[in-house]
Amino acid sequence: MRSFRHTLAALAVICLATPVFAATRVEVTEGGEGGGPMTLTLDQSTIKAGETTFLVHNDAMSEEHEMVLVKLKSADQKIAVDTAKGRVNEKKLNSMGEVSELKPGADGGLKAKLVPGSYVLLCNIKGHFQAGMHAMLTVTK
Ligand SMILES: [Cu+2]
Repeated sequence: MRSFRHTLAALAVICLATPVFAATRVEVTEGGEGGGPMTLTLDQSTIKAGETTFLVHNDAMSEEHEMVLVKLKSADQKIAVDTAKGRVNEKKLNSMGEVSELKPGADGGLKAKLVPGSYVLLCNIKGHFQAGMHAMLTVTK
């Protein structure tokens, strides 16, 4: 009986130590003010497939930013910018959701179930994609 309890205790410890169903967490930092260079960076550029939580922080002083998650057909898919509008046409892309209009200093989150492939995260506020706000994410098996 005593060894049985020990076995149960040991199993409980193993279960707590290996959260099999825990979502992957990707931290996204956005920055840049109007008229200047802008950035969208990820704390990791390759992750495993599955439930993923994106935690997005707008580090800008005065500028609103957003984050759109797009699944690409291939790693080298070109993303066309409508230069008159200063934005990419999201309707032509496979958008998987977004964190819209984050105020300066604000945080937002997005959950998505990702399959292996190539993704891009971008800010589609006018002029921001062209100012540098995009980052690739590779999802592996
Ligand atoms: Cu932006």
